[in-house]
Amino acid sequence: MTQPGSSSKAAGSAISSWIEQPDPRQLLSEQDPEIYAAIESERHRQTYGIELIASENYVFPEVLAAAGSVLTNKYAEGYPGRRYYGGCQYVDVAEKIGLERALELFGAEHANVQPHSGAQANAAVYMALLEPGDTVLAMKLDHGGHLSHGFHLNSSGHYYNFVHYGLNPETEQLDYEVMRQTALDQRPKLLLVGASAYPRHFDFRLLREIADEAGCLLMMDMAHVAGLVAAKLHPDPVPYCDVVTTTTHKTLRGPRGGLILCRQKHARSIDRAVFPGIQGGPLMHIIAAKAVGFKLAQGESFRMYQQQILDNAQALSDTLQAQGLRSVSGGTDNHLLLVDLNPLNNEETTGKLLETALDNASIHCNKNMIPFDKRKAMVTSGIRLGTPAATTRGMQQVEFEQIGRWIASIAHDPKDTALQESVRDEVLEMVQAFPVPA
Ligand code: DSN
Repeated sequence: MTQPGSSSKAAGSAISSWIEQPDPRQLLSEQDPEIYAAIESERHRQTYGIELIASENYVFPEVLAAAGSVLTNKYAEGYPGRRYYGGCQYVDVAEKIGLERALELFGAEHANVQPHSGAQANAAVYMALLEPGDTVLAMKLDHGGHLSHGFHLNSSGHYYNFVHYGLNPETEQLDYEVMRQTALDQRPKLLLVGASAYPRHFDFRLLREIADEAGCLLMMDMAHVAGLVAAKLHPDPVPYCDVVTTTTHKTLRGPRGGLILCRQKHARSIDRAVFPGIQGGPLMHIIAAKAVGFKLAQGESFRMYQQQILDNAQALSDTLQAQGLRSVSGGTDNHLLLVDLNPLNNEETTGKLLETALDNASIHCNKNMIPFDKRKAMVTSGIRLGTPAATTRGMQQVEFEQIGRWIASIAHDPKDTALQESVRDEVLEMVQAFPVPA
């Protein structure tokens, strides 16, 4: 291919035809109108609704640009300086910068930025640190844990012997004494903490003590709270844990992907488990986008953004409780809350029904089991709400108080479709003042 910068006439015309290519979005709309329409409809949904799914966010526009870049064209199996392909000099730059920034942001000894997702990151850690059949102690899925923490249909549950701890029925929070006893009884090789639907902090000092007493490794899956950790607004797991995994797209606002941080002594086995253990070619465009995200997560404006996420979660929880709903565990320390629908005195209001009713009002969340839920996972007695995405748009407490009142009014009467329509109109009016970053 002609190199930009060549003085030949042919090079000049190659460059100008490259420059004159139509806008890729326009090309897509012409060449594949069905997919283009799906993307544009999703853009519309994300713009004209309120996103409260706790694991979602709007990426930084700079992250989106890197994720949509030509780095997607490149194969780079291996690691920087040790690839199985030629032409890796520029993707090496991107991966090395990503690694340096991950270490700087989280203060870890070693990082791996190649996992395609949080579940892949976890699978790689298990492969690196465990033998099939080894015991792992982790949080119950129906108390807020994650599929990749030993669910029987997930590879984690298939290959390893997961045993689970739950929450205290009175406090609906972790019971460290029960966890200690279970760890001493079960003698796991790994104690795993972290959750998808747990609104409280973790006591990492105590967890380290338990792991040491039981003679096991300690791992934190901080996917949900990574942005808060980066901003130092959540207890930091890195000094206490042997391994920390995360996704990069939730509170952190990077691209969809995974990251592993670990102590130096596990570096080689973790890297080998990611590649060639469970993955082939790394997604270099996503790795570059992760690097961009790590850069943008440093500094005061990101810290202020994370603080606003917390303030908004408090405002939402307080408003809902004032309107007759209940936050599991009595409130939240982080970006999410689990709302118990049982106090509504309305047998009909399940998580499933409310999720649909709120969707009709352009307020998006997910049904979620609450601890000790009597309903099944596809029905549930709760919903999970998170503030990161709407906070990214600039919404503050006053907006979240309004959102809380809308949610409560619909929860009290989830079959009132006229109410859903009128809330939808009000939502539409509110969101116009809070553009989606693009
Ligand atoms: N499924 C994600 C969540 O919604 O929390 C976690 O991977």
